[in-house]
Amino acid sequence: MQIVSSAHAAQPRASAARGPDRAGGNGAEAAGVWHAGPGGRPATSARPPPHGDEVPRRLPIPELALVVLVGPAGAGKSTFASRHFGETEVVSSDRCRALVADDEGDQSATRDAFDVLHTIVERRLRRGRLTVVDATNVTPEARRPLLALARRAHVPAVGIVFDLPLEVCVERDARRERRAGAEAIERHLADLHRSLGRMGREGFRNVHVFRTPEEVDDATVLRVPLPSNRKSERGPFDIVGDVHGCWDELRALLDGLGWEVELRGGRFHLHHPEGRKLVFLGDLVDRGPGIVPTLQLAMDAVASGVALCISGNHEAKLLKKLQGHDVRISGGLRETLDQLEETDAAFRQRLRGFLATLHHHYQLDGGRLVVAHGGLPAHMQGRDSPKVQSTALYGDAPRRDAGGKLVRGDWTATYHGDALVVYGHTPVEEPRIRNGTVNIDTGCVFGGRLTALRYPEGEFVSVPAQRAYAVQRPAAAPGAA
Ligand SMILES: [Mn+2]
Repeated sequence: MQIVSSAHAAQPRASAARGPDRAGGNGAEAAGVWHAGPGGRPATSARPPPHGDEVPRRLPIPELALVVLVGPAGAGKSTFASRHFGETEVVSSDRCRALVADDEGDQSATRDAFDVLHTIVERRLRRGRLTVVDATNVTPEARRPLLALARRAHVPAVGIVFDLPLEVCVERDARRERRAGAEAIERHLADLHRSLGRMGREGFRNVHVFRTPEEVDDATVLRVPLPSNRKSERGPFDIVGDVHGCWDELRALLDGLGWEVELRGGRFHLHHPEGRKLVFLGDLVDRGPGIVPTLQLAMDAVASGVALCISGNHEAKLLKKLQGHDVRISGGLRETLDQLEETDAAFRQRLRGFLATLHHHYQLDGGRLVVAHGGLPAHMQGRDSPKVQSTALYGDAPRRDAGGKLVRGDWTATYHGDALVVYGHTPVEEPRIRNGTVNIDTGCVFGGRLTALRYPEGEFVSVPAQRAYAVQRPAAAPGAA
């Protein structure tokens, strides 16, 4: 998630871009908007110079996020915040100073004010409310506690930087009742420029940078759902457990579920007469003999909209391998790589694209259903952080017990969420139902069965494995399934 402001300090500073001549190529820099792409690579979307009549720029902001405004006094942060966000969504350091000291300008109250600010941010994020922090936030030290709060609440942090010309900020500040003063503003800008280029590495998901007042005025905020929010998908669903390349069993299971499957023009066409939707719980690949057709069916079904698929830990590892990273060839990855040898470059390229789009969990049916390969406790559902990803892919992280031994935590034992969580990853002999969670990985590749859960009916449909294609490792190794 690296965001690079290329040689920012060396760029010519735009002069205060006001007045009638601003359409005449005044050298104002286009705002830089950097998004971390799916693979963590920053994508740069340049924008035409901010004059003329181009469409107002839209800042995509996740519907649940911590938005950190960054910029000197006088940059227009509070105005921007009140224009684009709800009154209670914005937590302002000035306001918090007033709350504890009856004076927005009382600098002696700064520590208490930030205690209050951090508490409000923490509570709001825990409750799943988008929160905007309106403070200068120009140093990494100021941003660090905010990023920690976002991380702890498992929500993305987005930076909106007001890197406006000094003259603009000073002039605006001078018109205000309570002034910060030119010296303070200069210091704020110097602090900002020292760290702006490294903000991506601090842990921000996106950083949007305004360079002129016009860019600020033109911008609109577009609230976008988190990728896990597929609540509008209502089903009915056929949720399929870990396939691991058990192609024959997958075909038999789809038959048993009433799916019509046709191979036409090199593509699988799936149709269910009752208008059902397939959900693959991940771990399509590795170990089994029919990995390529399994992948092809899943990719075709997802592309045509009749299926959803989330990532398993085996997909995540395969993606790393296909991206050229050094991964250990274990857990059946050898079978996948061997079988992919028989495919052409176009297939492997399509596969890479497919794997890169797989998300770690979905909320479905208005939030009543959650699918995650390794399961997901309630406080992580509908959230998005590295910890949510690893938990969704691998299940609860192992912890040390009283004797110092690594034991895998059983999140289902204390699950109390409203959503039904359907997961796989850990083979069980029979579908395992516990506290609103269902594990439907019945270990087909190890000679068990391939199981689907019909939702909302709550029926299991399964087919036996034709044989054991792999030997199950002892359960002692956490995350190995
Ligand atoms: Mn797994």
